[in-house]
Amino acid sequence: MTYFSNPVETPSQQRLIEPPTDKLVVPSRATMHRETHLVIPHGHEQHGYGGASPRALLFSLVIPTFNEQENLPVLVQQLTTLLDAAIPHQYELIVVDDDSPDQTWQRGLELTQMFPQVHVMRRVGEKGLSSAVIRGWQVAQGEILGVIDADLQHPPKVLLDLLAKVRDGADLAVGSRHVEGGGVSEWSIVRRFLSRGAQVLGLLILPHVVGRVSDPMSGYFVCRRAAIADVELHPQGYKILLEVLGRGTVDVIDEAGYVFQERTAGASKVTWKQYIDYIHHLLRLRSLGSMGKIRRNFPVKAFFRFALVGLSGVLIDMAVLYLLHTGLGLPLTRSKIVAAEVAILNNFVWNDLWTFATISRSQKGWGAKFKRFLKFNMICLAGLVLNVLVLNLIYNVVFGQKWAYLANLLAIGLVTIWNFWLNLKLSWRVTQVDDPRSQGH
Ligand SMILES: Nc1nc2c(ncn2[C@@H]2O[C@H](COP(=O)(O)OP(=O)(O)O)[C@@H](O)[C@H]2O)c(=O)[nH]1
Ligand SMILES: [Mg+2]
Repeated sequence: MTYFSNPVETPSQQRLIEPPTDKLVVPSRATMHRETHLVIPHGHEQHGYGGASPRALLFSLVIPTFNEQENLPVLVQQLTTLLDAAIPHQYELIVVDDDSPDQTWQRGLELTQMFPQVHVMRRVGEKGLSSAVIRGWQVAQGEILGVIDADLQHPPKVLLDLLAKVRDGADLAVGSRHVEGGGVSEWSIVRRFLSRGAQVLGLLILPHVVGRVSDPMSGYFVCRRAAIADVELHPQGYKILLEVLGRGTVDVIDEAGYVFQERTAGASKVTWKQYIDYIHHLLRLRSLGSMGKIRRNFPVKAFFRFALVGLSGVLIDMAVLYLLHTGLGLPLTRSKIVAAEVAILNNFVWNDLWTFATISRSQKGWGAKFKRFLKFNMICLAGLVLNVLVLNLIYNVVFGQKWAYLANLLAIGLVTIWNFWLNLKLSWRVTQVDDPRSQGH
């Protein structure tokens, strides 16, 4: 009998890494403690922190698996032989298994006995190749991260080339079937055609991302942690590399050729759904690019203020028109011109004080203010003409003489954007920074 209450771990105790459940974000610093739970045959699991040494490693390689129990031991044997020779004690292999019916995760745990550098995560709720890879990276301790298929279709030897390229300065090194030394072994014409077709499609939809590598469909690559850290990833389907290229900070890319091997055991999980997912993923990344650009260039807050000020202008315009025309009996056109000008003046004052305050503060003096007012006036008057034209266009051509007020609302919306943009670029221009010496009054 012992008086020590802390259980002493023996090699026979097997721990699974708890899958993270938060957002798919890889931390910029390596995880030092990952939650694990003890696997006890009767299902009484014990939670705790452990299974990891408290220091960062050089390299973490994720092996996503689904029904790969035959392949996994062979792969682990080959990888450890290679990596033990190249970077002994500086790496880990993280098997991420989606609760395979063939119990690949159990096979992984058995391997940890002989290979302490192997760690296993068994995911029960979440599924899918790409998210499995990211979950693995999230708990990784390495400064360099990688992924390799478990089915021996990615020759392990090439890993050393990829790793060397990242250590030599690349942010990302991709195993490629389409560079020297690369290829596919026994693919049918149809399969080659589909693979190349998918690549061409990618080039058409997302040239700046897909065009950066010769094999964008590759699932075999190594990258610097910093290249993908701290951004939320939204992978879809199989193509995790697209996500890394599309959302990561990847400057230097290198490639190493490899020949895609035939499977000898297990089966591929690729179905038609993966092709649909792929196209969807491309489109999502594309919209991220263009929307991101618009969002970066478009000052949303200033636009909101501008629209609010515009609304106050409409009310003032109405009130003055009512006062002059109905109240004082002045002719309609003359009343309207005065009303519009009062509204423009109102809008200018608020935009100068509030909407574009930071810019007007840097362009001091009454002269500069007057210049801004003149420009604003011209743009608003042009906007008024545009408003009438657009209103007529929508009313007559688009709606076919129905919905006059809806047409006007649309016209006002479009002209507001137009007015805002022109005023931003011309009246309250950032580049027109005042020279402090010219202000000595
Ligand atoms: N964790 C996890 N791994 C998967 C999933 N689908 C495929 N894999 C693994 O990802 C790798 C590549 O899958 P595979 O079906 O061979 O794709 P293919 O080589 O393109 O035909 C293999 O190691 C699979 O076991 C999945 O849903 N979850
Ligand atoms: Mg495969």
